[in-house]
Parts: sequence; structure tokens; C-alpha cells
Amino acid sequence: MRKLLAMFICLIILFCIGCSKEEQPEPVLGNIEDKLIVVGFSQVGAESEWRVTNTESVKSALSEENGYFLFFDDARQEQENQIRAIRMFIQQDVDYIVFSPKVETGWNSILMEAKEADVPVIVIDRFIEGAGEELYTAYIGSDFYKEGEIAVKWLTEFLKKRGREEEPIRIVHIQGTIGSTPQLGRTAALEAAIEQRSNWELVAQECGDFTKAKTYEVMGSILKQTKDIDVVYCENDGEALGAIAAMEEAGLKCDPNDGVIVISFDATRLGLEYCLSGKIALNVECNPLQGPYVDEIIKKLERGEPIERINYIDETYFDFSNITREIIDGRKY
Ligand code: GYE
Repeated sequence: MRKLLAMFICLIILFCIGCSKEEQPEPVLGNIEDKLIVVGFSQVGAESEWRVTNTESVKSALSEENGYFLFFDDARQEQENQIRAIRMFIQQDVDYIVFSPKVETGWNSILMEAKEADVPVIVIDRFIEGAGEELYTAYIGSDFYKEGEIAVKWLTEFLKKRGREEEPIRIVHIQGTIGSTPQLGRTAALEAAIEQRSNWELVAQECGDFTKAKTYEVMGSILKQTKDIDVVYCENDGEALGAIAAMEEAGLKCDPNDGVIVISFDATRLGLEYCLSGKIALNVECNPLQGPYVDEIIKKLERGEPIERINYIDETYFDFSNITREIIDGRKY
């Protein structure tokens, strides 16, 4: 009788455990992941104002309120760190990988791993060279060669208007991170123009790595060799600021009317302030607000809708003669 009673009590206890197990909630992250779209975002670094704005844009578009759970990794300018982060995202079984590749080459095997794990990859900002279409799902970014073409076309017309189209034009060229898509495109457009114009001469070509600090340094050494400079073509606003600081320190005036003509890319707020003051003569826009485009593509993929594989963002340019305070104040970055 006692045995029977003990068995009965055991059964009741097991039954209760069974019930409470079913009612027990899943771990919090498990619950979130079930509902939210999980994205791993590998950013190249934080080298410029442009980059910081780009990171913010992606983070705020892929927010929890908007249906996402975001893993973010800053690669601090190291391709190896980006590869490691992407591998980690694959292991974490994310739904999508978003990444801005530091340079164009060296991605094939990690993208192959993503493909084998069935994780769609959305490339933003910079592009990847030679990657077969099957290695990434979509690209969102800028047409960097076109940006460079806008710059050289503007310079050609500006010199013409000033009656300087036959004069020798001595150009200093500060490049961005070597091997990155913006560097390759903006450089190629300038080099093509120099080839075509016999009076344009490249007096120095150095890498400023898209930063103010490095450009201030390299511009300083260039100025030790020559101060006979007509144009400084910088591949982003940070570089333009560094070059201007070095030139002013060396006693050069940055002014398209009667000094060095500084050309820049990005058109960030600070870059446009310099344009308003005339220190930057031309600033070609490069739009960092790519987050909403990423969100739109992911949501379309989630709904099974077709998407454009290559997406270029529309861009404009500003020069010292048409920029106004109202334009600067009305911009989002
Ligand atoms: O122009 C520069 C940045 O890849 C378009 O990288 C981007 C470039 C941008 O650091 O400021």
C-alpha cells in the first residue's frame, strides 16, 4: 500500500514538472531572434565623418523597433577583422550579412562560406572586384568613377571660364585607401583627364588614407618640395581639411579666385562649411545614408519580392559659387 502511494506521489511530481516545463518561457534572446530579422553588419572602420554617418544610418534603420536584431562589428581598417567578423556572423546563423569591404579584392573564400551557409550578403558603399554574381545578393553604393568625372568636368569648365584653359595646371593628388572602390574610381577619372589634357600636370600623388591627420602629414612633405600648386584633388573631406591646414601653415591661400583650387568628395557638413568659405572650391556629394536602402532590400527579400542587384544612389555636387547657408542647414548630414 505504502509502495503504491509513493508511486502515485512520484507520478504527480513528474506531471507537475512536465507542466511547468511547457509553461517556462524561452530565453529572452531566443524569443527576440524568433521574431526579429538578425543581421550582422561589418563596418570598415571610423576613419571619417562620412563613415560615422554611414554607421549611424545603418544602425538606426536596422533597429529593434524596425524589426531587427543587429550584430555590429567595427573592423578598424583591417580586412582580416572583417573576414573574422563575417565568419562569426555565419556561425551565429544570422539571417543577413551587410558589409562595407575595405578594399575590392580578397573576399571570394569568405563569401563562398556565406553562400554555403545560405546567408544572403548585402554589400554596401565599396564594391568587391570580380566576385561572381552568386557571391552576393545586392550592392548599394555610389558610382565613384562618375563622381570623379563630375570633378574633372567642373575643373575643366571653371578653368575655361577664367581663361586658363591653355595655362599649365599643376595638380597635387591625395588618394584614399589604396585598392578601395572610391579611391579606384576617383583616381581613374582624374588620371584619364590628365592623359587627355597636355597642360595638366600631376606634380605629386600620395595616399592620405581618407584621413585628415595622414593628409596633413603628406601634404606637409609635398610642400617642402614645391609650393607651385594650382589644384589639390583630395578624395574625401577629411583629406581636404588636412591639406588645407598644411597649405595655410606653409603660407598658401586656398581660394579658387586667387589661390589653390581644392577639390573634395563627400559633401559632409564640415566639408560644405569649407565650401561656403571658399577654401574648398568644389565638393562632390557621396551619400552615406544607406541604411534605409538596406532595410528596403531586406524587407523585399523577406516578402519574396524581386530586388535590383546593383543600386547606385543619386548624387549631386556643390561649388563655392552656389553653396548657401540654407543648403547646409537643410541637409541631413
Ligand atoms: O568617401 C570616405 C570614407 O567609401 C565612400 O570612405 C566611402 C569613402 C568616403 O572614409 O570619406
